[in-house]
Amino acid sequence: MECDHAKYICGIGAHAPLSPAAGVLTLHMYLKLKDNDTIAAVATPLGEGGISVIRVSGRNAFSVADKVFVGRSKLSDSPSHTAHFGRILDGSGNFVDEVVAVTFRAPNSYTCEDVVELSCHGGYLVTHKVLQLMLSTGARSAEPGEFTKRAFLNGRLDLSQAEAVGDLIHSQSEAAYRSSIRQLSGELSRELKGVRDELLNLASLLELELDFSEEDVEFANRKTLENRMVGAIEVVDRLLASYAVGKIYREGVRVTIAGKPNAGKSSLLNVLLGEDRAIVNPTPGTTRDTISENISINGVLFRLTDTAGLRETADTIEHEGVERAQREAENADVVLLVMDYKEQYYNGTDPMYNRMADVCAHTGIKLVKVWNKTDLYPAEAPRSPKDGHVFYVSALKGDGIEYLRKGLLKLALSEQTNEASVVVTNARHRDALARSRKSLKMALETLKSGKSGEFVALDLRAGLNALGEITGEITTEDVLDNIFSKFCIGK
Ligand SMILES: Nc1nc2c(ncn2[C@@H]2O[C@H](COP(=O)(O)OP(=O)(O)OP(=O)(O)O)[C@@H](O)[C@H]2O)c(=O)[nH]1
Ligand SMILES: [Mg+2]
Repeated sequence: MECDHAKYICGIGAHAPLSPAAGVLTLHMYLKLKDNDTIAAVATPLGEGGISVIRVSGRNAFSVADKVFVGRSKLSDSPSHTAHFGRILDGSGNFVDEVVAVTFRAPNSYTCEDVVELSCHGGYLVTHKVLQLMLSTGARSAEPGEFTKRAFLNGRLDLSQAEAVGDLIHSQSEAAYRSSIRQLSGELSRELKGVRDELLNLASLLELELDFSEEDVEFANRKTLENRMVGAIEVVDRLLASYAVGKIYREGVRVTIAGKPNAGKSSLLNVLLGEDRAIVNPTPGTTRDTISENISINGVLFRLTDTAGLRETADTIEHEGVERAQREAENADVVLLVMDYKEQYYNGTDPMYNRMADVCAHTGIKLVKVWNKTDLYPAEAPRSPKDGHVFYVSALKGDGIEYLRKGLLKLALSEQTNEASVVVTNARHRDALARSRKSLKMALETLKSGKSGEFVALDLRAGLNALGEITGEITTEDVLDNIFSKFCIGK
């Protein structure tokens, strides 16, 4: 991938409303960052393993590595993308390790700088020694995410793609992995570029008019402008709406299993997990502390928490457990309210269930009612869910569990996912989209009210800049520090 060094200078060009004082990346800061001093870090996890990789990047990457690496030829004289077997020797000529050094010449490397990657034997001490040698010969220790930050500053990745690298590393479910790989491939960037180009055209048209304001000409038909602006807002709206699903892909769904003692909560956890994790016992009050486990349904992560049965109790330990159960329920995305089917059978449901329904309705938590132990009433219990919020199961026999799994997935994704559409997973992106939408709506209102194009253009530019923050065309040092400090060292 070619690097575009000029991009971030252009990004804060003539129309950018933010002054350098507001912390925007200025040309001066950019050039300082571009100073590309040489950094080094271990890029693989610390510990024992087959190999460990030490990554060196920057102006002097080759000469730094050559001071300790002895192979057939000097790395400085080697072409890009070649691997070299050799030895690492310390300052006194002592043999430290055998390594393979791989060379990448700027701009064809992860950082767009000169890079050397040394694969040494995996092990804490040997890795540490090789890194220390790099640091003593002219490299400095890389900060968290500094390699990826350089890739961004050098134009190899935009900011949303750089964030996708972090998400990819941290992804814990198939869904999180899939969404981060799509973002890394530039899907979100492309969608945003489409809207930005459109808005940029509209703003330029309006600004051109201003240059000819004396002559009172109108370059852009107002109705056409309005329609085009509405189209752009629709795209922003769609991206914003996708965040609810994106958050689920990224973070999973928190499910609290609640209900009265002995309803079969722990049995339900076990059957969903496919293993006997929680203790199941006929004595009410068996579960006293919360137990959490993860399951995956179609690649989406669900974090299930089994809780103590909800009831008034004099036992202090059990009482504490019940309070924890209530707190867990309040922090959940979904509450699975497990009830003994006997209660419905005898038509004597508990007022506690209505209280739970009220709490969920007020807090926006999704409530799923699970009538359990249907095996005891084979003739009467319905076999399939009446709707997406009520299920009939037997945790003991496994009946209806597949329906429940599918229902949970459908409920979590709110039936609105379309595999093909771009999903926003990042809270920073959501905030920028929301700000952009606000400005664009204002621009639209101003346009409709027939005010001068000057005012419309002002809000359009604000909307554009908010979108530019997502991909990093407009950015600040603080934002960058915040993003890259969450990365691991060596990435
Ligand atoms: N027949 C039948 N028995 C069940 C079913 N689910 C659970 N049980 C039994 O009900 C009893 C209580 O089950 P648990 O899973 O421990 O119930 P719990 O809700 O976790 O109970 P506490 O932790 O005490 O609040 C055990 O004897 C289970 O074997 C079911 O679907 N059918
Ligand atoms: Mg239990």
